[in-house]
Amino acid sequence: MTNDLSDLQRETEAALAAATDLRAWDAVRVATLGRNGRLTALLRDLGRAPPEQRRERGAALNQLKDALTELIEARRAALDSAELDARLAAERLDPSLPPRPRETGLIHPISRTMEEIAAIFGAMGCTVSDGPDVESDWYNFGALNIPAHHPARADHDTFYLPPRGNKPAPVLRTHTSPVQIRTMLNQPPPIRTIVIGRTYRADHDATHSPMFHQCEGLILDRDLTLGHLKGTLIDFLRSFFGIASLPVRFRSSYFPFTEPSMEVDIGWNRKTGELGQGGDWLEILGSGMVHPRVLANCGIDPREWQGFAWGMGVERIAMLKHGIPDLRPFFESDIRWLRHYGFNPLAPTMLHEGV
Ligand code: 2NL
Repeated sequence: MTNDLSDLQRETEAALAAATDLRAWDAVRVATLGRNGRLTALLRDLGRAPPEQRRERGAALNQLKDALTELIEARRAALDSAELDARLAAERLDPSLPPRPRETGLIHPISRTMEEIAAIFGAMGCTVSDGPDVESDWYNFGALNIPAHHPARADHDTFYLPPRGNKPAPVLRTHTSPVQIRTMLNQPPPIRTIVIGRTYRADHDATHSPMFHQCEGLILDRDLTLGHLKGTLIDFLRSFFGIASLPVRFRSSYFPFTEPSMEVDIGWNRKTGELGQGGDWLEILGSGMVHPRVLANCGIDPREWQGFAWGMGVERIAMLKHGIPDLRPFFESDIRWLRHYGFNPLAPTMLHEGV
């Protein structure tokens, strides 16, 4: 091999050895084999060599090219594996570390309570009805025997929407009763149904949220009595709170849409908050025999059909069952509260026990 070729080989070897990263390595590769590289220049000059030298010089150059290409690729492989070794050393696994927590969602207490209510009344033969949150004045008030200027309207702190034409302004439903009005208009008795859903009143403090949930029920048949009402609600309350001996008391009351009307209390201990004993009474829901005028408003003959209805606040019974002291965090989406009061979706519940 002529001197200039062995010089090139030696110098390239030295430059490769000095290249300790891929960037420097690539500079050597370009300076040797690139378009303006040293070997490329020598190959180009071959054409100008005297013909008798060309053969021998050409063979030597090709051999050198193979040797340099091999050297350069070998250096690249060495640099690659050094880089991998360095990463493996730096990123070593530590099998003693605790596993990262796997984030699973929890069931919101309102959702769980609604599921439980539906499971209990479902087992008694009720369907679950639903309807719109925006209602007409008639479905929300009039059909329920709450006429304009009736004092009960003032208690409802109604959210009104802009009126359309000269009809009364639509409202955000203040209770779930309009859904039952729709049910009575859409299907003939007998009826056994519950409604669970959002309701709205313009009221906001520690015990009131402008959006809250209600559950109402409506049972209509030919010969239902106050006795059926009492049995149904006693069974529900004992099942929901999981206390077979839960004391339940019925107290005469007034609602425009039921006659007679009864408020329902359960036994508890006012001092400790414990349910089921303690000698104190806590109001838990309202109920009554459906007012004949409400049946007539829905095209149902009150001489042939009668029945009972009830209503309760979902937040309230969820708070009592689970010892949740404040209503406001229900709808604040504070992840700490949700972790504390949420329900594991995979854990067994009373819903699996055939209530
Ligand atoms: C309460 C009281 C109640 C009803 C709701 C009702 C519905 C129809 C006809 C008659 Cl369509 N009644 N619902 C009856 C009595 C009481 O709710 O304190 N709710 C939180």
